[in-house]
Amino acid sequence: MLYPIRNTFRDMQEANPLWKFRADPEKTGEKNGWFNDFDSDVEIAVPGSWNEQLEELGLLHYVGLAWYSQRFFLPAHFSGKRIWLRIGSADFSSKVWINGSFVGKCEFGFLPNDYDITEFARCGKENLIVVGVSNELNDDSVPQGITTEHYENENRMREETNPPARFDFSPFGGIHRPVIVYSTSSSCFRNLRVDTKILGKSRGKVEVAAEIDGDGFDSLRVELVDQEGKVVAQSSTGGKKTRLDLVVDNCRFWSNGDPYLYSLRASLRRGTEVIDEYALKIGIREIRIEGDKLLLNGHEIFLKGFGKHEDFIVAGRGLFLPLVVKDFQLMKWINSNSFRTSHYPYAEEILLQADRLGILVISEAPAISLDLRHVGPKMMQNHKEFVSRMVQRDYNHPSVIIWSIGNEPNITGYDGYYDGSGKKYWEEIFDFTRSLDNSRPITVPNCTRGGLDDPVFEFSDILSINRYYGWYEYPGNLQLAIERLGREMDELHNKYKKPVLVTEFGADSLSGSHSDSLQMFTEEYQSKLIEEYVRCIESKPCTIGEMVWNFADFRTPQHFRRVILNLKGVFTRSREPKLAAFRLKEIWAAQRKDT
Ligand code: BDP
Repeated sequence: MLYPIRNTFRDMQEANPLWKFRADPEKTGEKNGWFNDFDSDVEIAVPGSWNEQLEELGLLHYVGLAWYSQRFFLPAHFSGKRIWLRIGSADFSSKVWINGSFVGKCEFGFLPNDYDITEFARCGKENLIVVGVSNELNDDSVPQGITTEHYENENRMREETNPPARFDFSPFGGIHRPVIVYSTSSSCFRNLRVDTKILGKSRGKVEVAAEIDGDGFDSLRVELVDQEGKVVAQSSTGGKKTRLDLVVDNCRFWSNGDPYLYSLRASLRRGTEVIDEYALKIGIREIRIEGDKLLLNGHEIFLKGFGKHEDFIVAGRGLFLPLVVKDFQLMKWINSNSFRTSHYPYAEEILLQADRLGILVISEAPAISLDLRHVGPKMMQNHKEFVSRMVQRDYNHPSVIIWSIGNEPNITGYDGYYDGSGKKYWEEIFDFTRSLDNSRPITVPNCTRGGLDDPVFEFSDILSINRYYGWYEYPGNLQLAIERLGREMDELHNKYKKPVLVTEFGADSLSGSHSDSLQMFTEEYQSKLIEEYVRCIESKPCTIGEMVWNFADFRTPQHFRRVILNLKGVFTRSREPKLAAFRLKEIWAAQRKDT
């Protein structure tokens, strides 16, 4: 569904930011009718995770079910419209009731879910919304879950975290993005899919495919408006056709150097009457791999950026707009041009900023460290469903240039993965993703344990590697680390003949820790390791970029390897720069130019 907006045909209201809250570790709420409301004097802010907001109630590491309720007044003028409820994201799954009636559930975190609540909502009256949210995971979920028993059975007890997780970030629970009630006409745009092409030096093409709900329309019109308000192209169709092309002369292409956005205004008509309108900001650009190069509008581009997380003090993974603004400022300050939404799709509000500011994005699906020994019967289906929702949501963002459809499969080094099961799995997911979008390169970052025979390389357009030589392997030994990195990049490229992207490398550093010798955990060691990696990566003509792990320190599940946070940020969790940030700023100002 399209992001809610307000215009003559559409209205919206955001839910109040404070909700009534109750944890339900015994999972008795549904049986006891909590969907009709429940007793509690605890309030929680949305968007926001429960973990740090309600730490005093013992929820810092809570994994389980919790209930949210809220009474909201729906204005009378929503009457006669189709009424929708959008939950921007609830991690990792949720169920929703309006006025005591069940309206649906969503088994995917990190993505929005839109519910048609027309038959349940009361206009001109107060309404009750109740949401049950769970941050539990299992063998079939995306991300895949893990339990203490798994670790015990595999004799890997030293690897277990608390809460148990297959990933290295806190499994924050809660409603993490805005909750919006909005209205549309009964016939309305459900989706607009925009493809852009470059036809000539300054000639662009915009192909629009509309998905429409209801059949009360007979024509469709789109116009493209520049930033001066001038209509630069328009087109219309009749006979219920839903595809349109626009050709734009004197076109200003979108790039990270010049993130020019046009407004695409689409209207739906019945006779001469307009029944729905939607305006979308679009950028006209083309992304392509040619040989070992990544080309944006035909020009070589080199990615200088980070893996990030949605993570902040108290808010947890909740969307916090001041932080979004700050992080983009810092990305510009440090002279980076890109980030990866490790390890899940980020809020749409973040991608809108990236479009506007010209920051390139790799959008990632949370199939993290997939362990094929424990893949349940529904995993493939859920993985595909996740990718398809992610692609649908992010398709129109010019900033999104690459899909990552997983991260570090087979981190346990299971032999059976190479005997065909890994290949079969990834081939199917890659093919499926290409069938949804063949305009963007697709990749899956590989880990050292996955090795150079990892089947993801065969299907990826870009050979993405996460490497921690000098940290987990060859700790404290930068010379061995860099030799091994360089050798491996050469071997990888020789084997697959595709461009290489180093999607992760880095070292933990405790802000304020210093040493004049190379000493792990100091700011100097982190800075030096990053500098050496960058030198090695940029010396290889086959590389298309370097992404430092991580932009900022972030909370992880408990483990003896982590002092509360993963400290690989070049900024602290509260966004103070470490030494490495100043060094990177210099390096990225001086080195390989982007478009
Ligand atoms: C990589 C993972 C990332 C971790 C990082 C680390 O992709 O999520 O946070 O290692 O250990 O393997 O710091």
